Amino acid sequence: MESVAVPELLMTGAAGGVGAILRAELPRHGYRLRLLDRVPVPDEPAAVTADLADLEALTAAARGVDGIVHLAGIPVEAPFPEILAANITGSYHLYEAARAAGVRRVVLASSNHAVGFTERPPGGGPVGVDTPHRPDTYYGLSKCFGEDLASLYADRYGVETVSVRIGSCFPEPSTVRQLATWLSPGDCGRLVHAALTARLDGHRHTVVYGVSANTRGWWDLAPARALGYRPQDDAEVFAPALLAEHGELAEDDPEHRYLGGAFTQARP
Ligand code: 15L
Repeated sequence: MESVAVPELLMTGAAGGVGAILRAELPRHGYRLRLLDRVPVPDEPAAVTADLADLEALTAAARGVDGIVHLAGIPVEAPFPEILAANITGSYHLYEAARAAGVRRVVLASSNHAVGFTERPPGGGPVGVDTPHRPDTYYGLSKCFGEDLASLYADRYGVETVSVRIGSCFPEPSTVRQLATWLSPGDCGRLVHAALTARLDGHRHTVVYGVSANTRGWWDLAPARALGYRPQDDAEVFAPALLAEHGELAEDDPEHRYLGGAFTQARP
């Protein structure tokens, strides 16, 4: 697959959990990072402190970069007005900034919670990226919006996006569900690199799942592999310890039954 070099990236939400992981991983793939968050980024005095409400600051931060990794926003369920401001209006501002600054590509942190009410198919999967949106929360709803916003900006303005429906991106899996949904730090870096460099033919917005090569995974990784993603980790190495502590999930446990797990039960 042809690749295009992307030397400098703007990363929003750089102070968050996935931000911390990608601050460590992306330089290994040859990127320079311009960091942005609404709070100071630890040990990064050059990071821009700006809120997603500030379109002018976002546009200034996006000028001259080759790509944007958009992680900023509320990462869990919250009251709708908060989701509206941070995740919905905030993403709109991000895309307006990308368009105004002429940025070629965005890697959008979507989430499995855009399709969280999808039930595990009989036989165990895999679930494709073309499964209909079934958000499990206002948070998931904002990720559906983000994916559609990306589609609009691809068609209307040519701003390319790979929307990554991230599973559980943490240093290690900490629940039995995460034996299926874990995205390891190394695989996260590999996937974002693939998403930044793959050629997008046809519609310049595409959706992939972001998980490692987990033995228990049940989401289709073929679209991510088609971008060049080659996962190297499998959460199964953590299974003996997690299962000894928690046991296997019951069939009717939301953590087993639904793609979004316990988020299907969350109330703001
Ligand atoms: C997400 O989208 C959340 O941001 C993260 O905190 C995890 O809960 C993850 O999904 C998950 O489904 O495990």
